[in-house]
Amino acid sequence: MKKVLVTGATGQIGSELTLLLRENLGSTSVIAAGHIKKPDPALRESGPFHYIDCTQINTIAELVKKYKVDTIYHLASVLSASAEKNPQLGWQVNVNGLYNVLEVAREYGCAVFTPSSIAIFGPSTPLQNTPQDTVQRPTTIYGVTKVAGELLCDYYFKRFGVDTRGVRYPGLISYKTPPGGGTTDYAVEIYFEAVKHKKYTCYLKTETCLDMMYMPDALKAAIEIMEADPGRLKHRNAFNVTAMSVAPETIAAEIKKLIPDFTIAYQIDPLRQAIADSWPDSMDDSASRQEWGWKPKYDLQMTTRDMIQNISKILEDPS
Ligand code: AKB
Repeated sequence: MKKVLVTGATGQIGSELTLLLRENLGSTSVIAAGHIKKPDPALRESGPFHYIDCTQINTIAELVKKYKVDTIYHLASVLSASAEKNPQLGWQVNVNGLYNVLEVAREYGCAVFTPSSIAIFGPSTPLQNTPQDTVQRPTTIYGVTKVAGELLCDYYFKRFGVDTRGVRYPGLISYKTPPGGGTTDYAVEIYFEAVKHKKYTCYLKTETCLDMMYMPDALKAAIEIMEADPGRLKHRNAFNVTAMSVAPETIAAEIKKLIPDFTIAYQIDPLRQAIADSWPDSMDDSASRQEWGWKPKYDLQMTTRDMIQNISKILEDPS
């Protein structure tokens, strides 16, 4: 029987991935681990939950030993805008935390999924249709930690045979758990504000194009890459994946089709705008499509419809 550990289980991806894995593998097969944030009842009541600190290796090793874990989805991470405000913490969690997970995986024979990000690219990368293999000179500490993470995962695979895999996530759109401290967070906030107040003030410029993906596709990517035939994976830890390339004005126009009196205004945050400007406008994810059959389901129209429906339901019945 598979035994999976999810770190960062109370976060935007973790809170949903844990529940999906529990549905697929059985509730006791998936151990959720968070750091500070309290788990919501669905997460807490559907299987084991523990507090750990990934910067303390023993807290990870104890869980892996106790539950005989064979696969770790290591999602604990400090996102781009937060890491820029506290670079030391960003390095500590994103690099040292990952190093600890890889060391435990090496010792106990676990496979590891680690998300990388569009943030591994920088201003000297071709920003349109960004190739799979290209210049990686990020100018944010988050990007630096994610490049280090990709290389560390490659190294642990080559040197120690740890089955490490990962994708470069774009901005993720979801309604269940809010993201925190990312540059792409506007693409979640805009939907909540549209449903609640029919208006949104955006911190990125109207035409700032970035890759995005709806959460069901992000979960599908994490599960599918871990199930992929290893013989076909040439880019193990660093697959470009995307579902759409959109700007605030594109999302706003799509929302207006369903909420006609929605309006958007702009008040630019220089920190997050500079980060967004250094990231690709659109990525080429053909390597993922070829090597493990990646195909997203949700485009912007489907995402917008689903987000608005679900947020309306939550606001009607917050329980
Ligand atoms: C962020 O904005 O920091 C993240 C990411 C693109 O990795 N959502």
